[in-house]
Amino acid sequence: MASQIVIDPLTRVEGHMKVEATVENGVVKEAKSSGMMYRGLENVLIGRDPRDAARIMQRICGVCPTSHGLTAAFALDEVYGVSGAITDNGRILRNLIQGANFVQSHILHFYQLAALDYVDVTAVADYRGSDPDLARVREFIARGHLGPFVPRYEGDYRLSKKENVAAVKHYVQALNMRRIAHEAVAIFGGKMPHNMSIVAGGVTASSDIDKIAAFLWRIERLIDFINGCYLPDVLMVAERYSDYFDIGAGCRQLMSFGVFDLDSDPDLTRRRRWLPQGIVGADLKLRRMDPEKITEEVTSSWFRETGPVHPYDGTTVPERDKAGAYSWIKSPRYAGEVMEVGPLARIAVAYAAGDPEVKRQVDAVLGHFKATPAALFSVLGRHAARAIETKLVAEKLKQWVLQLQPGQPSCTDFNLDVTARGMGLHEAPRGALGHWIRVEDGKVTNYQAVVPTTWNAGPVDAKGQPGPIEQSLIGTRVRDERNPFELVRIVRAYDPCLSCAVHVVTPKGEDLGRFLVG
Ligand code: NFE
Ligand code: MG
Repeated sequence: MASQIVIDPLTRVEGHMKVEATVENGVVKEAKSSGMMYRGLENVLIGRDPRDAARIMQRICGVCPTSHGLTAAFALDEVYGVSGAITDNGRILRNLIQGANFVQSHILHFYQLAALDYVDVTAVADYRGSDPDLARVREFIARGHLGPFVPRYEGDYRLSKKENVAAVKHYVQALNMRRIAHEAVAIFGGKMPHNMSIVAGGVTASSDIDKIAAFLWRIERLIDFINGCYLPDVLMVAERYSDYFDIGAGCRQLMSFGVFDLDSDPDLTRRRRWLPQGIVGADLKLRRMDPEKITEEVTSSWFRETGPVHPYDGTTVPERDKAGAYSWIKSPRYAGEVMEVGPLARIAVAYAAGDPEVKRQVDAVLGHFKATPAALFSVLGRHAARAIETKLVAEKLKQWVLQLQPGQPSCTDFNLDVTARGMGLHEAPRGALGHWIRVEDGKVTNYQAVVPTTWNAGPVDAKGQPGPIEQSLIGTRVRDERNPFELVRIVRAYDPCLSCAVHVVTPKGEDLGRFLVG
């Protein structure tokens, strides 16, 4: 007998994601991932000064505005012909702003967005100790307000009471750590969210010894938290829930556009990046990525049919009544193939490229669990890769900030009156992020963003291939359909963000539909 599980809203941030699973004999036979809200910004840019892209595109999302600002800046560097002219200070400042944002986003994801799938927050209900953070959580629970901690289920919490209480304490501490990471972003980004200093040609922020010290101090505190709480907590979860190394494998094709520039090669596909660009499959062999092979299609999306098109030629025309469609998310493909993006992809690509630090960290985790690299394609593989990346990024930030040269330029000038096109290839915390812009006589004529959650949460394409999250769900055994822990753990391990995935709005801001969420 088939039954239907609907989880809506699914994520604890940006809740307008729905998952529907058809379950037969306890196993998911079919899965649909849907973006349920129509919003966005691509069309807003048409007709505007291209420089606005580095400001306006950040409004796609308050969690990863830095990535959209920088990716727009990469595309604008190309439009204005200054990709090869980014100074060392400009390049390093971009890396510092981006890296600090990675750290805040990953800490937010593990504690606030995912941990309560594994940690039972109600263990604090009868807390009698003197810790003010835990006392506050207990009061929350006593009032019957589980608000920030839902949606939650019952029946598969495996930590001891002591472990649960310690992890809830870290949950509260993580909020403070996130503030410190936001401050680190703002030191060179101007403010957070929505950084002001990111521009075509570099970064407008200056660097001086005070700022360097203020940044370094914050990174040191974050490293203490990552080593003392985040990594041990991920390992503890992995030990108790080790069956999740075998759950949620997905499409087994991982793609990274690369992030953290080590030079300013004008060609973004040749630029040296600390976490490199490329594609790996289940064999973990590195393949080159060619951005010409990227397309988006809208077979199952509420947009006017275009067939697969390259983002330079993409359109954003809503069609809410389209037959067979079930999502506002498009379906990006690489050479027609489904690709997973995110920290697992970045770490796997760097591993395949032979990065010694990445290899050491990944091999240590795999060794601890006596697992082979195949275990990376899983719920826990995604959590472990994100935690490893957080540690390595924070350590790099410490080195890079000391490479700044106060007093040296961080920006390059350019001529505004151009007719050109530009591509920004980059990585947001949640994965590969691309912006494509066309400019005629100094005005934007088309703008398309292809965003990490679009890759991961996109729907079925014309060939019938489900998206990565859908593929991860299909074949999963659900032990208790009223408490579908397996499904929410699978989806949340991808850290989906729907405000990023769906980013279109009518030029007049018209209301295109009403949705009941809840
Ligand atoms: Ni709204 Fe984003 C990130 C981007 S996700 S968080 O990371 O780009 O699709
Ligand atoms: Mg888009």
